Amino acid sequence: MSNDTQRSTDAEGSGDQTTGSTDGFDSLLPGVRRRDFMKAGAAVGGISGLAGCSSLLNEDDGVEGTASASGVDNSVPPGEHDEYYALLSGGQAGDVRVYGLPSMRELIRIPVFNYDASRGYGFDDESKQMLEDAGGYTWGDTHHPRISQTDGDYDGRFAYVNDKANGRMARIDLTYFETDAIVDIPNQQGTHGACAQLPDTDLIFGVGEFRTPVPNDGTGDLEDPDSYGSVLAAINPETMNVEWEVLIDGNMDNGDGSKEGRYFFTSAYNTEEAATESGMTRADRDDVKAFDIPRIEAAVEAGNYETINEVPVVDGRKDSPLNQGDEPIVHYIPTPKSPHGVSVTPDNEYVVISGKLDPTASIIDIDKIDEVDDPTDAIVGQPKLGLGPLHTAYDGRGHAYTTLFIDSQVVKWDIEEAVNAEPRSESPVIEKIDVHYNPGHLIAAESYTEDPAGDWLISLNKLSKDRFLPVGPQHPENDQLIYIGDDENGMELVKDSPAQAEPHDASICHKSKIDPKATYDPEDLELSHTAEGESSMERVGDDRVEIEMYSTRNHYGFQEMVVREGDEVEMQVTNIETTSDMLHSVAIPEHDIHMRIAPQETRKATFTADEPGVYWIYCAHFCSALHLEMRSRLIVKPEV
Ligand code: CUK
Ligand code: CUA
Repeated sequence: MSNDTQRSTDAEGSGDQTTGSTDGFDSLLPGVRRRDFMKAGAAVGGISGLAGCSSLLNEDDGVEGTASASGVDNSVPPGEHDEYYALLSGGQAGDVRVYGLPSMRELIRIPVFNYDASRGYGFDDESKQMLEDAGGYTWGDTHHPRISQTDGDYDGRFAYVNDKANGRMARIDLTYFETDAIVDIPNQQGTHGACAQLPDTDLIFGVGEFRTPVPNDGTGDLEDPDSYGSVLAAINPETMNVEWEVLIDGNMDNGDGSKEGRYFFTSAYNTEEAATESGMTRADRDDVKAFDIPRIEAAVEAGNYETINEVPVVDGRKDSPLNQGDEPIVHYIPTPKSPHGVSVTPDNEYVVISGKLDPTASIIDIDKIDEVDDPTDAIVGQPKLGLGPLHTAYDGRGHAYTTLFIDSQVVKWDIEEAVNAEPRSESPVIEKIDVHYNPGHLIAAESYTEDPAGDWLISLNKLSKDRFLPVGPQHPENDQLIYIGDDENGMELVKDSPAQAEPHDASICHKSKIDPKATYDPEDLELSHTAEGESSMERVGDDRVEIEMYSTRNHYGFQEMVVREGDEVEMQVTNIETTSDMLHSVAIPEHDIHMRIAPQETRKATFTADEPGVYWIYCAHFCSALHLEMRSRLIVKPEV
């Protein structure tokens, strides 16, 4: 156990934290751990969410319908499917990973802001153009993947994810598990929080973390951080256009929306508006912002904005005329200290703000926000949870689960008890479990919906240290699976799962709510379909050749293609296979082209044939016994 090591290596401790090393330890006493907070039938509900995972039940415990802690098993037999999809952000990898839950098997990666030849992403004209139009960067930093909802439940249509590195938001089409749109958000650097306006995903919010001059075009005062600002961006989920932005005082960190669509909440760590670490941590409280979306939209409607980089920017700073009087567009609610995670409870009663540099979480009563004169009167609970509380998830049975970064633990606590208890009381704490090590986010199954499943939870741990075979100084992260479906026996750590850096957050969705297509529907594609026998190759100008061909087992429409040095070649290829999983690819050596084409899909790549010679176009995807023979010659004749 290396909690001590953790403490000594952690730089975030201050005040309460460094002195509170025994914080919460009494809650680990058996008497406390056995406290029965289970609501009637809760454990049974947790189990029924695991249909098909019969091995979960310990047949020998003699208690029918009750999970035995020792019997919890996440294994999924060979050939069987998992119960849930988990979409995890890839952090600096710029992608989104898809796990099956509870097995924690990684099923596929969805490239988003990165280039990925194994998906042909960034190597054909369309995806290359999309990445180019979104700024032309070759990487991104994904943090918060959120699945679209209808009526407060996952509808399985899209997932949205931010790019903290370059101020962007992307959309993933869950019909094909592919990125289909990226917007480069004007006036925003460090897009961090990402979340939808619920319950029907009417807007996607990008939360601007880094303060910069607005606009950040070299005009104005570049030196003085006081003149900087950050904005919340509201994005249309269909067009991916930025509809409006709100300029605020201070900065923002994470975000979450109220379930009925009225508010969007953001945390913050730099109310000081400083440019150094010591400056950013001076204040004991930072302002949580509650954006009143209908009021902001009314302000936009009334023309109360300034257009900056073609986006209407509404002034939501404290001294803005729109924030005076009884109907402010942004409420500023100070909470301790550099708060990080923001999570609205499934019943929409509260938003829980994790203290990060304070051992508490602050519970804000959503109905009170617009009623109280002193904004801090909307804070109705402040349980003391432990050191470094970062993020909170829910089981739908009245419990919250919060990661404790410094303590390397997940703490389970009772929400109503926290509202009733005195501030900074530890009595709402039910149980703590060690995780390995230093968890950032945690996510429970369907926790972001109005009806969490309450069975599985993943703790996304930043450090793995000694947990896996050593692979050099760069360690994998550790995504740990915890069973939370048994309130009587408590949380149980079930699996360590190494992950390439760096998952931040995840959305976990029941498999019944996502319905991916097994082959492409040509109607969904803009490129025309080339059938067998219809391949064509045409010179359309002095130095331009257009090729359309098909691919199938085990050949391409053309066995050879002859072009001239300097020709621009546009090559469009349809995979005419109708059998699911029968992919082909088009790899062109020394031209940096790799199209990977699913059944009934068409892709196109344009390149310049500038080096005379012979190039063996080949299928890089092992498709059949004659895969190696699936080749075609590109012959580039020298200019004469
Ligand atoms: S953040 Cu990474 S651990 Cu970007 Cu939601 Cu908290
Ligand atoms: Cu087609 Cu290999």
